[in-house]
Amino acid sequence: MSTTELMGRASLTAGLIAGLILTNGCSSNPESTSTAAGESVPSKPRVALIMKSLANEFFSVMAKGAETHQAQHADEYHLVVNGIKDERDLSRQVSLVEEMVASGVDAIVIAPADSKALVPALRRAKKAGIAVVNIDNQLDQQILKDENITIPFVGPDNQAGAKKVGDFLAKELAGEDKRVAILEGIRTSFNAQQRLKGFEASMAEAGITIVDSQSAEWEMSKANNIASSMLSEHPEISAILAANDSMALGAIAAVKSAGRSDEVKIVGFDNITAIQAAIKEGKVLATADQYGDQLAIFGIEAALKELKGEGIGENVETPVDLVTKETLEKE
Ligand code: ALL
Repeated sequence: MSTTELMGRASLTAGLIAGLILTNGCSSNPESTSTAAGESVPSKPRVALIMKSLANEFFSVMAKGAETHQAQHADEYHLVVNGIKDERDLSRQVSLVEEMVASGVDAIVIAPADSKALVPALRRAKKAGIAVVNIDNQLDQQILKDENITIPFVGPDNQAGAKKVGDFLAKELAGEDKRVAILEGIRTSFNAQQRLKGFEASMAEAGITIVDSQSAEWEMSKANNIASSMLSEHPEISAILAANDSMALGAIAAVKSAGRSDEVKIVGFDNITAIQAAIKEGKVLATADQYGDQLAIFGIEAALKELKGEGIGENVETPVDLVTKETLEKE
């Protein structure tokens, strides 16, 4: 399958799923129920999952994981699933938090699109008595501390994950005077900063020079443009390290149009299906699996505990593993 077909298929599937989620997301649930004798029984809590770009398969997989969990625990809670269309649409994510607060949900489980910008809205949610759990991208710990807010975090060590991917690439590049470029995520996101640190550490240890590092804001088409100009400005680069798989897909297309598919190695982060296919075809060297389908579930479980009065949970570090052709063939 060609790269364009691959990219098309990835965004089409993600788009279809996103559409379904957006329509289902507005489902409303009864606040309380009554028995035949007219006694009111305690209603099930409503948990809102607020994610980032639903055009990214990472989040559609996350939503599916949460919906499966809810179906298996339908007697315990209701789930409302939300996401934004554009990775950079911070104000839409802030509005979603506000809408969820206004609709009276009991808990919010959020993957914030920005580590600082979402804090005020989440502070208001907490003040309204809503249990808040932060998943995937960690909120700015200093701001939370300064404002005396406790929000548990459920997610991986992104620096360690990126280091695993970077080290694998470094081994493949060993022996020569190599130069590489980095495609970063949104710079105000803590996980983007951590992944950059992980990549930088691997390259520094291996004595590999980073000639360029720019943010493509997690997006495929932006990554395609930036990678194309990186390749023409620095024709000597032998690898591109992308901080997520959407950007790695953009890099694949850029390398292809530069006619350098056989020479430039690409790595990513997320393990989405289009990248698994690209790894098997040798277009991408490695990625990291951060088990997106499990992240929201851990967050929901932490929120339910808090609602049962079992206290605000501790941070939970979730796994992140290297994925290569070899690991995929073993599956
Ligand atoms: C991060 C995730 C993913 C994803 C990115 C795009 O928070 O961890 O790696 O690709 O968001 O929104």
